[in-house]
Amino acid sequence: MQLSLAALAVLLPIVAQAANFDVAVGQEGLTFTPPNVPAVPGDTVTFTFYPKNHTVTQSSFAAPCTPLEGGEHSGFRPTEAGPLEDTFVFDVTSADPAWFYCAQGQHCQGGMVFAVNPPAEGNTYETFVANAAAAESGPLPEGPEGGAPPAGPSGGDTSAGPSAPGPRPTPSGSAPGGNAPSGSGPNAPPATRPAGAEKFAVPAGGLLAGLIAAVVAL
Ligand SMILES: [Cu+2]
Repeated sequence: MQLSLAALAVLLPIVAQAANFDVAVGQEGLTFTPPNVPAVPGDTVTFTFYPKNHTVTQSSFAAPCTPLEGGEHSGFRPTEAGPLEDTFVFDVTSADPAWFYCAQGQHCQGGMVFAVNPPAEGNTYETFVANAAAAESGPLPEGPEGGAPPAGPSGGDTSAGPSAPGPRPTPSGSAPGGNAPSGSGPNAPPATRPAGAEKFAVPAGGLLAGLIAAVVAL
């Protein structure tokens, strides 16, 4: 009994302090705002997406721009005018550091990275940013949220995500008059995303990057 009370005395303050951190994604350029947060288990981090098209993807300190196996991935969240109502919530379950990036184009290399509980020394957030600048972009998880990203208009998209080498499945519910994906476009948006995503410009390097990504994928 005494032990239980002692445990309660330790746990109660933690429960009482459970907090949510609001993080803006892309509101001020290629940024997470704030870029890192101190959190304890039980806290949440709520990401709100701003134009044009970003992700929140969990990675690791060692590979800043590669999805962590079994990690979190919001999928691409295109919006013409932010903030997007459809937020993404990360549940903090550990006091250990958790590392994130945006998987759009070269956003990660451009410094669009985020951390929960980055250490003050050693594997710091600043070092994570520096490592990201020179990091390879790893392939995203398969599935409707992880497919080829709509081309980012703001990122110098020289290394598009893992475009599927084969024809993409054609959405059955294409909007009338919309530009249905033909299977070759590197920027075909997921069917469930706003039609506005189709209006994103395709950088000149988009097709080439898509081909390179396809070759790499093989
Ligand atoms: Cu981004």
